[in-house]
Amino acid sequence: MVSATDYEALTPQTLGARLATVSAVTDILGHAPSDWAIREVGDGNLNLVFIVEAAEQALIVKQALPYVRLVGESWPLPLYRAFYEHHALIRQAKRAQGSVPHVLHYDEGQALIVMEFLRPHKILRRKLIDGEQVAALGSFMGWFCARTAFRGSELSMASADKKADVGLFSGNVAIPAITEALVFTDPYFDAEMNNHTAGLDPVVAALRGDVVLKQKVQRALMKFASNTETMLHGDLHSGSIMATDTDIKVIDPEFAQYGPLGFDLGMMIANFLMSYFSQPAHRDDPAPYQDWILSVIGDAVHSFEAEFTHLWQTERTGMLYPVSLFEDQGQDSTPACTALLREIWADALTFCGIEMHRRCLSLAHNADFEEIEDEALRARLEARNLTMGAALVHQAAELADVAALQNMARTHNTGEYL
Ligand code: SR1
Ligand code: MG
Repeated sequence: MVSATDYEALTPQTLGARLATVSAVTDILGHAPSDWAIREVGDGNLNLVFIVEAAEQALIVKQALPYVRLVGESWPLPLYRAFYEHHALIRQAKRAQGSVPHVLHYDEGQALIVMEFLRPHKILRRKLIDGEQVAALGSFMGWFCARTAFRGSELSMASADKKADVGLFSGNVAIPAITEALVFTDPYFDAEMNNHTAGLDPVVAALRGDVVLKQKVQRALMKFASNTETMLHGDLHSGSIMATDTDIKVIDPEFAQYGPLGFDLGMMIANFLMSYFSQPAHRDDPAPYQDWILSVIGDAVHSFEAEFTHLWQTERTGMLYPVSLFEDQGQDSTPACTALLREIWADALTFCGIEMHRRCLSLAHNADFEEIEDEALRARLEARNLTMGAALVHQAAELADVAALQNMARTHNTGEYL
């Protein structure tokens, strides 16, 4: 674990000397740090991010700060999140090959990870706000969620390995605590760091007055905190995806923890839905792009189910649903897979609805809505998003498939809730 004694938050002036003796870096950038151009470009909520360039080559350096960057030193946060991010990246690289940036160097004392620089990739959230399409986005992301979910679980892993890994990740208390508070709890009461768009008060009051909704959200939190089905990315929003028009990479798994199989899928769908609902503020004729976003969600869910089923049929090597109980006795295990996928879907829909709430009500809103300057319009669009989020939590067990989800989105997209 990181020792506080040798840690130093780095700057563009001090980083070069730190990296000058790291062969994984000098092999790429050369041995003259004075020739490197270093800039800090982090615009996320937590960390320092540097681009280090030399001639045609470049690297990314991500360093954890001992506090939440968004808030400042008043909110301390352990440096150990870099340790878990590093471990998560290594696992994701094996489980979903080609899906994450290559790790070139990890320095535990500095809570620092050196990674491949993705270019000309852009943060997906920016591309969605700008109305740009990414080929095969849904199918790739569904594949990523299925592979990491299945291969990180005891459907695939040896029990001893999986349980050791649960033990390793259980040391991470502070990062899950952020999600437990900001995502699952704060939206539903008047928490100190909350904020919401003026005009949304009636919708917010309705959510907080809905006891059944809060009961369902708390049950989902219990699953999130207690159910160690698989290793999650843990923060799979459109700011954790980088893309060109044809290539996609998943970044930033510092919220990795063990949790429910449907969590990442649900959080990701929520972020596509928030992009969907925000579109009328970003372009004059939003319908064609909104249709594309709904098609991305459809592709993601179909791809998730197809890849999960494929792995079920070909890689079911763990202690769960063993072939000895089904195929070896001449029995088809497909109904068992279908039933499990149904449970994952219901969980995903619940997590999706909750994520749609928190990004408008607690700390850390998303740019899809935040960049809408017209407050009245923003409130109207956020109200659609919040109302659909509640419908998802309430109807998660009944919503049959992704076509039903797409129809629900279309209905809410024309609804007036203020
Ligand atoms: C205080 S951290 C706020 C949010 O940023 C991260 O990306 C997570 O989504 C977290 O909830
Ligand atoms: Mg992040």
